[in-house]
Amino acid sequence: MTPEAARSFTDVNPPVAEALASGRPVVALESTIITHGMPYPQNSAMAANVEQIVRDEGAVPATIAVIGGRLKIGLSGEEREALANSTGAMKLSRADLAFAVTQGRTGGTTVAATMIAAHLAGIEVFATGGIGGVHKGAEASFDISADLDELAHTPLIVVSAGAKAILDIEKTLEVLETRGVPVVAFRADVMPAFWSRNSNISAPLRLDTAKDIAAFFHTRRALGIAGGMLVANPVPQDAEIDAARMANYIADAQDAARLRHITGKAVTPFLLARIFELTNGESLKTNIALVENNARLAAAIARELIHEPATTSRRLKKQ
Ligand code: PSU
Ligand code: MN
Repeated sequence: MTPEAARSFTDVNPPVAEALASGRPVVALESTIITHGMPYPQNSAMAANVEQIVRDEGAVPATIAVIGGRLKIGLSGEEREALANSTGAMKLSRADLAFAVTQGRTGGTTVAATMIAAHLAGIEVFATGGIGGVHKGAEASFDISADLDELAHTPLIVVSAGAKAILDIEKTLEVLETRGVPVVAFRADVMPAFWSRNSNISAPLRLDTAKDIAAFFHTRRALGIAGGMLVANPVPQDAEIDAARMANYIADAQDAARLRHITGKAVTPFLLARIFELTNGESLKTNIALVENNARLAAAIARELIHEPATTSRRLKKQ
């Protein structure tokens, strides 16, 4: 559970605290997707639906955010709605999570910051849309998401629809490989590309069941291998947008970002908002569908983690 020193800054909401205390499955959910990834009111509806999906799948949802300087592990309905409708929320990663806490600020947590908070609370599975990664043109901009380093360090299973297709997926996979982060495509041989099912880039690893993903996680831990793992779950077929069509919108959005000198943390939210406009809202529908799909798989993995014994340590004992 939450370490003593962190407790004075942290509020674990009651259903999450009860589930963790009794060893029931919990799924962490991030909040940058609420504050910076989607417009209001669709962000609010998405956040509520995703929590309900996790519940329907037999796990307890813990949406993580910083509200008025409190690190929240699980939000009430009112807190979630207020965050979705807030203006000026920070976009928090490893570098500034503690800043928001000490300064009494409010912010959405990115994949990196959500992993830190979830791990503090003792949560092992986390669902998002797409992780941050190596941006196209990173050789000039140096823009590489802190999500990748966090995956290397913090032992969580992050369920995503891959890296967002606005990124350089091949370079993102290279960095993950260097940092020792397993990337497991779920029931696929190729990496998904967020809005599309197929990036044409082979997936480093493939698993077909939640049980196998849970077993892999436990075995890594039993072998003393630190860090997290990334599950890449393709968007459902009926919601996908063809990759070739998306490529045009992405290129247009990237041109607009360059013209306006958008840099740093603002890049990803700008590109997502621009692509939403260019697709007349179609990209948002797909984004919501893939987050829901990831929440479902994350809940299934959370259930399996509880049932799955630490196989490797048991095998060693038998010999
Ligand atoms: N998934 C989505 N929408 C989002 C994000 C993920 O469907 O907005 C957020 C996550 O919080 C992720 C962040 O950590 O985008 C990446 O931001 P950056 O590229 O600046 O690291
Ligand atoms: Mn960045």
